[in-house]
Amino acid sequence: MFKKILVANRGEIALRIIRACREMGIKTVAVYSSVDVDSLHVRFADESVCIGPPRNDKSYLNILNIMSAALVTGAEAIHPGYGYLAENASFARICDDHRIKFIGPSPRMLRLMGDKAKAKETMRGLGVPTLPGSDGEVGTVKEGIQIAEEIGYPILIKASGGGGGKGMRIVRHKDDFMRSFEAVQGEAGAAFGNSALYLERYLGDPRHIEFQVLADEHGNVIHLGERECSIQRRHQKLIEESPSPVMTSRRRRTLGSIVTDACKKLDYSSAGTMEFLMDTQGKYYFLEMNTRIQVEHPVTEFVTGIDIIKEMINVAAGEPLSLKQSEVKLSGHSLECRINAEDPETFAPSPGKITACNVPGGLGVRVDTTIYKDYTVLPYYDSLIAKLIVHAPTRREAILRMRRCLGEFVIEGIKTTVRFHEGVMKDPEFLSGKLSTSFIERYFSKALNEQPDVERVRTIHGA
Ligand code: MV4
Repeated sequence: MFKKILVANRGEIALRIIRACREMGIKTVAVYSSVDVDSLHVRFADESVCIGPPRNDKSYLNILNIMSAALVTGAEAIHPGYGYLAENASFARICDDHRIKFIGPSPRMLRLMGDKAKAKETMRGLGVPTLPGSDGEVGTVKEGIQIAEEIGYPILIKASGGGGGKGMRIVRHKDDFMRSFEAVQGEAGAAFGNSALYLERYLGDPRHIEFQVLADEHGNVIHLGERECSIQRRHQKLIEESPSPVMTSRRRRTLGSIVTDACKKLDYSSAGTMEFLMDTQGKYYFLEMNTRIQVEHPVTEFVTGIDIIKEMINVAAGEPLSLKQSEVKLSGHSLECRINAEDPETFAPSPGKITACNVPGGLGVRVDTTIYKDYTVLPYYDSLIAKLIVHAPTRREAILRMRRCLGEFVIEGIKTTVRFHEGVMKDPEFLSGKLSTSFIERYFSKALNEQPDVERVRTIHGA
C-alpha cells in the first residue's frame, strides 16, 4: 500500500480524500494556491506545498508544479479528485513516466472516454444501448444531412471533445443543419481544440440516470447501483439521489450487468460512472462515461456503505476490490443538495466572508464541506461550498430529513442556495418523484405565479 499520497485538488473533495487516507494510515500532501493557505485541506493534510498564485491555470492545473510537489515530498501516488486534472490523459501519462501512480483509470481509458464519439461507438459495440446517430464522427455537412434524414429530426449535434453539455446544439429542420453544424464545429475547435462532431437523435425532456462502477486491475468489475441527477441547471447538477425513484431492481440488474460487462471487456479500472438518458417510455441510452470520482458519490456511499475513495486507492495499489457484486446491498434512500455560494434565485456567484456558520448533523446526515466561521469564499473557484447528504429508510423520510437539515444550516455573510433547496423539498413534483431535465425551468416558472413566502428569521450568535 502507498505510504504517501498527494491530493491534487482543493475544497471538500481534497478533504474527503485526506480523510480516507488518514483512516488507511496513509500520509497526505496537500497542494494549494497562495490564497488557499488557510483552507482546511491544507490544515488537515500531513504536509502541504504551495503550487502557485490563485488562478487555476497557474496552480491547480499547473502540472509542472504539482509533479515537483509530488517528487520533493516523496508521494507515491496522486489522487486528482474531480475537475482539474482528473480526466487529463497527458497528466496521467506524466505520472506514469515519473513512477507516480495516478489514482484513476489508465491514460488510454481517459483518452478513449474523453472522445465522446469514440466512447459511444465503443460502448455500442459492447452491447450498451445508445441513441440512433452517426456511427462515430461526421466528416461533412452533406454526410451529416444524410444521416439526420435517416435518424429523423430533431437531432442533436454534439462535439466529440465536449461532454457534460458543452458543445451541443439541437437541429429541428433540415434548413438549419448547415448553420448549426458549422457553428458547433467552430465553437468546438476553439473550446476543445477538436472540431470533430457526431449526431444523435434528440430526446426531449429525458431523465438523467447514471451507474457507479468500480473496477480493479485483476478484471473484477462491480456496480453500486444508480443515481438520479435530473435536477440540473445549465448542466450543473443541483440535487442528486440514489436509488432513482423510477428504477426497478429488475432493470437495475439488467443494466448493471450491461455496464459491468462493458467495463470488463474494456479492461477498465478504478471508479467510473456511465451516464444514461431515460426516455418517457423507460428506455435507457448511454451518453458518456465519466472516468473520475464524481461530486455526487456520497449518495452511493450512503446506500451501499462502501467507501468509494478507499476502493479507488486500494485498486490503484494493485489490491482486488474488497467485495463481489453479490455482496453489494442497497439499503434505504439518499439525497444530496449541493450548497453553492450563489444567489438562490439567479444563481449569480456570491463570494465573501462567512460571518456565522452552523452545520446540521444527527442520524443519517453527512456534510462534506470546508467552510467555517470567518472563512472567505474566494471568487477564483467553483461556488460549491458544501454538500448536504442525508440517508433514511425511504425517499419520503429522506426528504423530511433533508428539510430538517436545511432548516438547521446557517451560513451568514454570503448568499447560498439553501433557500432554493428548501423550496424544492416542498415541491409537489419533486415529492412525487416526477423528475426530468426540465424540472428547474418548470419550478421557476411556477414560482413566478406564487406569492413569496414571509422571510423566516434565522440568526445565530457566536456560532
Ligand atoms: C442529450 C439530450 C437529449 N438527447 N442527448 C447534456 C449533458 C450531456 N452529458 C448530454 N446532455 C444531453 N444530451 C440527446 N441525444 C439532452 C441532454 C441534456 C441533459 C442531459 C442530462 C441532464 C440534463 C440535461 C439538460 C439538457 C440537455
